[in-house]
Amino acid sequence: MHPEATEVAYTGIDEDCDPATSDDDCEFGPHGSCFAYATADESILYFDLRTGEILDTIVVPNAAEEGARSEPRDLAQTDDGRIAVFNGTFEPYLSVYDPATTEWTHVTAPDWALTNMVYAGGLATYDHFVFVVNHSIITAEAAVIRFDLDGGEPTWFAVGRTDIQDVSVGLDGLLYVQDDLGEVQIYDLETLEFQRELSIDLATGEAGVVADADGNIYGVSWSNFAVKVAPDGTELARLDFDGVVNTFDLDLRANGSILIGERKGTILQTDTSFATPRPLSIASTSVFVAYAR
Ligand SMILES: [Ca+2]
Ligand SMILES: [Ca+2]
Repeated sequence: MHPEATEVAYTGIDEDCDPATSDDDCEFGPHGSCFAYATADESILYFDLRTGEILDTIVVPNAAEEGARSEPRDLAQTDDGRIAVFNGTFEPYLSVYDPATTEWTHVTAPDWALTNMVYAGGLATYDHFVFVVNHSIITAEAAVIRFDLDGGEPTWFAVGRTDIQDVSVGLDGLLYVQDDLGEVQIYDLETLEFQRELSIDLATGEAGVVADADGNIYGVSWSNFAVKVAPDGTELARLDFDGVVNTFDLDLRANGSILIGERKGTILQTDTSFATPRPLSIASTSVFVAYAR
């Protein structure tokens, strides 16, 4: 446990929430949502958000050819319960784990590649689709790639941006794409048509973004702060983090809870009002985070 974990008052979590019996009165909602996933040390960690206890460790196989580095990066759970992982760097795969069968499937796309930075490798899920970022290493231009888990060729879009660091599905039903200049582009989830873009101050591009049902954007910066930005770009709030190294990934639940991952294995829990962050130490290396569904 992080030394501060028991000292910080945090009102966003119902400590008595029992996922086995929870209903809508439970702060973290039904269906085991007191739990979350993170990637660290070639594995997916499945942990209890109330205590930080690691309940399961799922080793992510190296899907790449022999010798190619395979480091699991961002992850997200699909609507049907599978876990999609951005698996690798220079030769990445979309690796999908089915907890029901404990089996993995791996797919990739020609010319898909990523810069070797610990914060890079954004991934998001929507229905049977998985979105991943592409950097301008092999291809001349960065892009987002949409994989269809039901089959078919991957779709490339958002082509021509600077290197894209994160992609997420907003609770407003739009797709958010954040590049390394702090620009956020918004796309239609179904048609992939560009909608609009805005600039948010994340200090560096090494960051992540999510959006709530009203289109407010929450960005987390490598420089250890988070911002809440209105749909018109107005900064509404800012939250500074102490005692962490570099924050870079985040996830948002419909109940307003926000989970943030950082470079030395600490998870920070806050919410859309930017309540005092509650730290949980679950690993010693960089963690991408995703709420369990
Ligand atoms: Ca992310
Ligand atoms: Ca994530």
